[in-house]
Amino acid sequence: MVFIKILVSGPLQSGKSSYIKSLDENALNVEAQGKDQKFYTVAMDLGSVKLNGFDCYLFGTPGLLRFSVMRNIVTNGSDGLVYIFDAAAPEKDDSAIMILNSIRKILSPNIPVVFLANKQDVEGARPPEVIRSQNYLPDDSKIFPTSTKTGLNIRESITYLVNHIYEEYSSLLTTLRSYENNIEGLGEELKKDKAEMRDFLNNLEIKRFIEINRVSKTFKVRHGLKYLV
Ligand SMILES: Nc1nc2c(ncn2[C@@H]2O[C@H](COP(=O)(O)OP(=O)(O)OP(=O)(O)O)[C@@H](O)[C@H]2O)c(=O)[nH]1
Ligand SMILES: [Mg+2]
Repeated sequence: MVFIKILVSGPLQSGKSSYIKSLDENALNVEAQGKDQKFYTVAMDLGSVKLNGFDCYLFGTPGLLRFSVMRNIVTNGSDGLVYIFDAAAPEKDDSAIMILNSIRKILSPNIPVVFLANKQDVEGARPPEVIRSQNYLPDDSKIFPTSTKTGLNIRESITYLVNHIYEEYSSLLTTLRSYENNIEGLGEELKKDKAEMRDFLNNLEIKRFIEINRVSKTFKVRHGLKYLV
């Protein structure tokens, strides 16, 4: 199994922990109860779900603005982003955009993203197109109407994202396959120097996309990645 890191982020109480819980009932949530009796994530959520050939680790950020340090730590190194808007609470949009901009600075620019317009079960919840126009989200971005209460589009949204992550990696894997015995050539192709190549290949090995043979200075691309439908 290859493993990937998916970040689940969004404003306060938008449903990040609930989303992860509905995909993995054993998910862990480091939370604390506030004076208002509600539970707030103070550190992170961690869940995992297997989707054909991928072991997906879901990391949830805390929604409270004052936990920005924790949010930055959790964000680092993600392969994809699920970004949750609270469709039933337009007043949270300002902080939603603030948090989105701050995590975007940490993530690489072309990372696959899927947006959720969550809490569709609530009367008066805004449909995706309203959230898109009110927040100036790009026309080509994917926004699923979701509910963690009814399960609406929970599975569909994660599958959509993982397929996009797969597409990102599959062109890279094609390149990698043709340089399994020629790490130097791969460095030239990807315009990376020796130190960058070492970090790059080590990272791919940790994610289990490749196996490195350090004696012969070669590597092998692992099998088993599939497109999901
Ligand atoms: N009606 C409705 N309520 C939801 C939905 N998703 C989450 N909630 C409720 O919203 C509240 C917050 O849910 P969480 O999943 O803890 O939200 P969160 O984004 O992790 O919250 P923080 O970590 O504190 O930012 C809880 O009372 C949930 O039951 C949904 O789809 N519909
Ligand atoms: Mg939470």
